[in-house]
Amino acid sequence: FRAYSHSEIARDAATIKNSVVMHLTATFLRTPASIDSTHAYLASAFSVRDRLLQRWNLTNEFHDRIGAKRVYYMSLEFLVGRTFDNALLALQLRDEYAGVLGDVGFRLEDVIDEERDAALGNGGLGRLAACYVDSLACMNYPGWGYGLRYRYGMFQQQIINGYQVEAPDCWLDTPNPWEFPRPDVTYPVKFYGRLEHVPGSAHRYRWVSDVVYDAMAFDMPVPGYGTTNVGNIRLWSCKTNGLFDLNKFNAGDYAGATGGQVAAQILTDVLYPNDNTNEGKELRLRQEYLFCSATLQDIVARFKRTGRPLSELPDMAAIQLNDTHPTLGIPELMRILLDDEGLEWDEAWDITTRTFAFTNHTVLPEAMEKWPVPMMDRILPRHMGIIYDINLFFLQRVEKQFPDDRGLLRDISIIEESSPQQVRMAFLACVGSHRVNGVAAIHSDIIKQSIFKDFVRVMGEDKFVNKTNGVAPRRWMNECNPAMSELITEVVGDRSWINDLSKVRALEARVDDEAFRRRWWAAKQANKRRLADYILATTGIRVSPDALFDVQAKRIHEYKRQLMNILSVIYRYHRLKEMAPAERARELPRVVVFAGKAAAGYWVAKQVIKLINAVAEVVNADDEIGDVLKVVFVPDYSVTAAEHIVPASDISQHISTAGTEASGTSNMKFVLNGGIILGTVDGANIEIGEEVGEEQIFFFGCLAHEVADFRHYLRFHQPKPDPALQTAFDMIQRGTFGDAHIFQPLIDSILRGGDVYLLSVDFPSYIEAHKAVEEAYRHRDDWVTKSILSVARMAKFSSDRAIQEYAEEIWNIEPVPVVE
Ligand code: DL6
Repeated sequence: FRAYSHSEIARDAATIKNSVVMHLTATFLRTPASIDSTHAYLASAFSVRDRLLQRWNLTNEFHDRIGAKRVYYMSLEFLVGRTFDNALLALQLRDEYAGVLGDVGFRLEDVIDEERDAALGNGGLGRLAACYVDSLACMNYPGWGYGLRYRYGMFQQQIINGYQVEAPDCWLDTPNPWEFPRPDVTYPVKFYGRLEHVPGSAHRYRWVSDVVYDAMAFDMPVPGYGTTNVGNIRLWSCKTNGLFDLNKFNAGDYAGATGGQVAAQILTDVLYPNDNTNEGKELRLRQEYLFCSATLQDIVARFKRTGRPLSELPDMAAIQLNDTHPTLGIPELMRILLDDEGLEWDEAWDITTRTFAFTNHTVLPEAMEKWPVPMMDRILPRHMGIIYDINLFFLQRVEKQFPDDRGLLRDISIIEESSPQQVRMAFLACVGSHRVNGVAAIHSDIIKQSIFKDFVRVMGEDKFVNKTNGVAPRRWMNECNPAMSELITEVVGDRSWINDLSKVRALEARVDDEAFRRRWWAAKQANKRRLADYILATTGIRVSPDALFDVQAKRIHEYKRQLMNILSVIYRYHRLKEMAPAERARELPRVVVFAGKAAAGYWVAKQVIKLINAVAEVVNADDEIGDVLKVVFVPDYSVTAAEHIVPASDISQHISTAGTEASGTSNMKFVLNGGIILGTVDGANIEIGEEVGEEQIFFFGCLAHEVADFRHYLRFHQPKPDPALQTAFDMIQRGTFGDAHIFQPLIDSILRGGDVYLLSVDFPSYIEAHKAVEEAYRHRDDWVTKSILSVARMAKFSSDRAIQEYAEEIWNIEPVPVVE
C-alpha cells in the first residue's frame, strides 16, 4: 500500500464507482437498489475522503521527515462551510463524480446539497481562519489550524413573525465524513485546585487539582487545490466516558452518575454566538483554556519528538493567535516550560515571545476580552500567578524606560485596576507576542493610535504591522461562481489563476470587447436567477432577476448599520408611493436583500431584523409597487447561503461607521464576483478602492478622523434629521409597518441615544450615493466595464497573498511541496 500523489490519483469511473459502492454497502449498510440522496452523498464523500487521507498522511510524514517549521493558527472559530464540493474541485474530480452519480440517477448539485455546513464560527473572523488554512494547503506551507469541535455550531436562525428565533445547530446528527477521531491524541486539562511551590526553584510550581478533563483530537483534512499537500484543522472535544460514576449509578443516583460527564461535555458543546461582543461568561473562560492547554501540549509534544532542545521551539513552530480568544496559550506555554520542563523564567519567556504572534480584529470596546481576576484565580490559579509575573516584569521594564510616568504604568498594565480587577487579554497578547497585526491598513493604524498607543511608545513601532485580510479564490470564485470562472479560465488560457490570482489581470484586455461584456453580463444574470430561485425556496418571495440586486449580508450589528439601509428603503418606498404610475414605471426596479444573524442576547440587532421583515411584508404585498421594489430577508445566513448570494449581487453594501469595521471580508468576496460596492471609507473598502480605482466604487459618508467630533457633538445635541430620514421616521411612527411602539427604541437610538453610529450624519450622502448607483446601472456597458475591471484588479485580496505575507514577515516559514 502506498499513497497516491496528485497526478496519479485514480480518476477512472470504474474505480470511483467501486469505492462509492464499497462505502455504500460496507460503511452504510445500503445497496445500490436502496440508495437515497443522503447516502449517495455520504458514500461519495467517504470515497473522496479516502483519497484525501492518503495525502494527509503523506503530507505530515513528509513535513516531519524534513523537519519543516510549521505554523499553528489558533482560533476558537473555523467557519468552514461544506467540504465535499471543495474537495472535488481541489482533487479535480468533479466531473468524474458527477458522471458516476449520474449513472445511478443523482444530480451532483442535489447530492452536494445534502451536506451540512460546519458552522464553527460567527462571521468574518471564523471564515478568515478557514480561508487561511485553505491557502496554507494550496501554497504548500506546513501549517495546521487548531480549534474546538463544538457539538452545536452557529445557531440556526428561524424567522417567526418577523423575529429571529434561535434553534440549535445539531450538525453532527448525521455522520461527518470530514473528521477523524484520534483517541490516541488526548491530553489532560486541569482546572481549579491549589499550587505547591517546588523547593529550590524560583518559578516552579506543582498544580494539584482533581478537576481534570480529557481533550481528544479530531482531525479535519483541508484539501489543497492542485497540490498533493493536504492541510489539517485539529479540533478538540471533551471526552466523557471515563467520567461516568458507577458507584453513584449502583446506588440509584442516576443524575449524579452522569453529572461529571455533563460538566465535561458542556465545555465543547456550544460555540459562543458572539460577534464583536464579549460576554465574559465563566464557561467561556474554561472553554478557552481547554482549547489552549490541549493545543500547547500537542505542539510541545510534537516538537519534543524531534529530539531538539526546547530553546529551538521557535525555529520549528510559529503560533498565530486569532484575536484574544486563544491568549491563554501564552501563560500555558510558560506553565509547560517552567513547571513541566523545568526551564528558568527568562529562557521560557524568550521562547514564548519568539513563538507567538497576535492578530487584533476589532476596535469596538465592547468586544475587548477581559476576565475578572478573582474568576481567573479560582479557575486557573497557576495561570493567574504567571500573568502577575509577566505583568510585574513588564511594568518594571516600563518604569525603567519612563521613570516618572505613573499614569503610563496604570494604563499599560495587563491588570486593570477596576473593581474587581480585570485581566486585559489584548494587553497580555501584545506583551507575549513578537508581532501584533491589524487586518487592514486603516485598522492597523487605528490600533497603533488607540488601544496599543502606549505599547508603541514602550516596545517600538516595528512590532506593530499590517496584514490586510484576504479570501480564498477557490471557494469564493471557482466554487461559488462557475459561470464567471469559466470566462476567466477562457481569458487566462487555463485554470492557473485559481492558485495565482494575479493572472486575472488579463481580463482588463477584454473590457472593450462587446461580445465578452455581453457574456459577462449573462453570467451575472444566471447567478441572479439562481439566487431568485433560492429566495423563492427559502422565503416564498418571488423576485425578478432583471431588477438591480442590492445586497447587505453580514452579522447584524449597530455599527454595520443595517438600520440605515432599511430606513433608506422606507424612504424609497415613500417616494414610489408619491409618484404617478407612469413615473413609477420608469424607476429602476430593485431587490433589496438582507441576510445575517444577530447575537442571541443583542436586543437592538434583533429589533432591526423585525423592522426589516415588517417593511418587507408591507412593500412586497403592495400591488402598486410590484417589481419596482422588493425587500427580502434571507433567513439563516451561512457559508452555503453566501455562496448563493455573493455571486448574484449587482451592488453590495459595506456601510459601517468609518473606523469601526476592522476590515470586512465579504466586501472582497462581492467584488471578486463582479459586484460593485456601495460603502463607507472604512476597513478594506479603502484598499479595494485603491486597487480597483475609486471610479469603480460608490463611497459616501464621513471619514474616520471626523467621527470623534461628530460623536462629541451628538452627545450634547439632538440630531436634526434631514427630510428623507424624517420621512422614514414618520412612516414608522404612523404605523405603516405595524405597531410603531416596537420600533420607537430604534428611532430613539438616533434621536435621543447620541446616535453613536452617526446615521443622521451619513444619511444624506448615503441617499445621494444610492442615486449615483441607479444612474450608473442604467448604463449597462459602463456598469459591466466597472464589474470586469474590478475583478481584474482584485488579486491583492486573495488569502494567498495574505498568507504569503504572514509566512515571510511574521512566521518565517517556507513553502515545501510534498515530495514522495
Ligand atoms: O478580520 C476578520 C474580521 C474583520 O473582517 C471584521 O471587520 C471584524 O469585525 C472581525 N472581528 C471580529 C472580532 N471579534 N470578535 N469576537 O469578529 O474580524
